[in-house]
Amino acid sequence: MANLPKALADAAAEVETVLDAVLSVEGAPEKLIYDAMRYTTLGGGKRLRPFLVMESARLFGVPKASALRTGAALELIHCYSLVHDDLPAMDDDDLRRGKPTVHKQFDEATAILAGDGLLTLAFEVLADPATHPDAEIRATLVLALAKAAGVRGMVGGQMIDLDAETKTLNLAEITQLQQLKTGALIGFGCEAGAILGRAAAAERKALRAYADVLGLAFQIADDLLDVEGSVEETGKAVGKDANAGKATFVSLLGIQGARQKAAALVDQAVSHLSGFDDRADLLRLTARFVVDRRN
Ligand code: GRG
Repeated sequence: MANLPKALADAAAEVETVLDAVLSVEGAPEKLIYDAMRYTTLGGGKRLRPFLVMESARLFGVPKASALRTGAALELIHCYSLVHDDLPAMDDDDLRRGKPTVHKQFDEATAILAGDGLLTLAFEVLADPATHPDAEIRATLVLALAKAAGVRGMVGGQMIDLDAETKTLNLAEITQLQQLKTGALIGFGCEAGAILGRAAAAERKALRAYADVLGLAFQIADDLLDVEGSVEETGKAVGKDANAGKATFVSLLGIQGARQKAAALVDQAVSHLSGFDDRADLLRLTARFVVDRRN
């Protein structure tokens, strides 16, 4: 029987080792930027995105080192997005992963640079032959991650989100926003294993379909946690969406409606994995985990 909490913890520890290695520097005059990048990246977070890379890669027998480096690159992008999202010009948050945000611990300029450093380091890690010996695979990964993180993905979603502060979005618009802002990186996480493993187009498509539904379920859970969770559980401020009068899945569907929608999405996500054998069991359990999580 697959044990998701143990698998998540084991994967997080392995990813941590890779992140630690790529963020190591000795005696450099720019050491402060490494301190800020290490502060925000190491020792926190669920590492869900790297876990998705590792589990999708396992379906195709990809060597673990390749999956780990690809997962680490994705986590670097995720960490950069959190640092920049927390800045005063964006969400203006003081707490992240249970500790002061980077601009609080260091200063704003260092936080901006730390985000830039994490973003670019992610592509350095991916493009390194240590990630995969085949340059074409590396280029495919770089292209897919650039799309997921950039204006066609997360950055585009963040722009719609910032712009929405002056409008009220409907359910279709919120869904589109979240598919870009949160869903795009989750999508890369699931597709990366298929890219690394040279999977058939149908298998890559099935993983993408799983990821699209998983990303929405994850976001609904995030909206529910903003209403029902606590600072102690989530390690970040809660109640922010309601205070800002922002339309979310919860404000549009209600708490019960949002829970029902999330439960239906879990079933849908699992159904997209029907073509895979028991090696996909942890991905099946992950669908349930993203909606039941308390942080
Ligand atoms: C600044 C370009 C740019 C983008 C920011 C990701 C993001 C876009 C903003 C973060 C705000 C937020 C709370 C989004 C909801 C979904 C989300 C990314 C939650 C945090 O991810 P988790 O729960 O965090 O995986 P951990 O700490 O476990 O890694």
